[in-house]
Amino acid sequence: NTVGVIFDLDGVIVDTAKYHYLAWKSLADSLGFEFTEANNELLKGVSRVRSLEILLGLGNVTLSEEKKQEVLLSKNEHYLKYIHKMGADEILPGAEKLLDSLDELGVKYVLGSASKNAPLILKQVGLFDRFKGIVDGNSVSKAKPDPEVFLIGAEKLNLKPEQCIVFEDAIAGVEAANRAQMVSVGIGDKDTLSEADYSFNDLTEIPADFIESISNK
Ligand code: B16
Ligand code: MG
Repeated sequence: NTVGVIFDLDGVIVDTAKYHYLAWKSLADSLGFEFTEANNELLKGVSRVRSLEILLGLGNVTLSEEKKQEVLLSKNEHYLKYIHKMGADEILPGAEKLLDSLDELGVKYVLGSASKNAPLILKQVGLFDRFKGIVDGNSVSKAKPDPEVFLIGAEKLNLKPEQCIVFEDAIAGVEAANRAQMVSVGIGDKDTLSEADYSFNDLTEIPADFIESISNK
């Protein structure tokens, strides 16, 4: 039984959440309210526009459409300053080993991320060429938990949704994978990701025969 893998980016391959946090925090500062790391958890896996809505809600701030576009642009410019400094040392533990083992097994993988900066981030850390395809925030019209991003990923893999295994760190992403009828693997806190078919604290915990055991099912 052929399987393919779809990887989320932030929280699975790299930790860009810390840079999103710094950039969102600086926006909140300029608007005059607090934005904590706990607040930042709410933005994981969520699209950029939706992230801004959540942030403004936390600060009880309303902005005009024009002003929203302006702050979205400046938040991203600020965020990109950190991204441009990223290198291979920021690949999360276990990620390269997992990709190596998929290569050995001949299992294809694509990216399924909400980020419009996904191609740049993969290039920064030197992983861009390894993926058979990239589905990112530029290619979808509906954000996670809508399954669209992963369904396009399955098309790029030339596989049916049931043949795809999704690695995700966000609740919205696990829900998207489940709605797509894919195998969902939660990476992070087991209680938070209780809807996932399987869950691990991080990629180093994935057993060597994990992918094979799923493809034999
Ligand atoms: P951008 P993922 C998501 O990445 C992040 O988790 C989320 O915090 C961010 O708002 C979203 O990408 C959009 O990112 O502003 O770069 O387009 O986890 O789906 O890989
Ligand atoms: Mg993520």
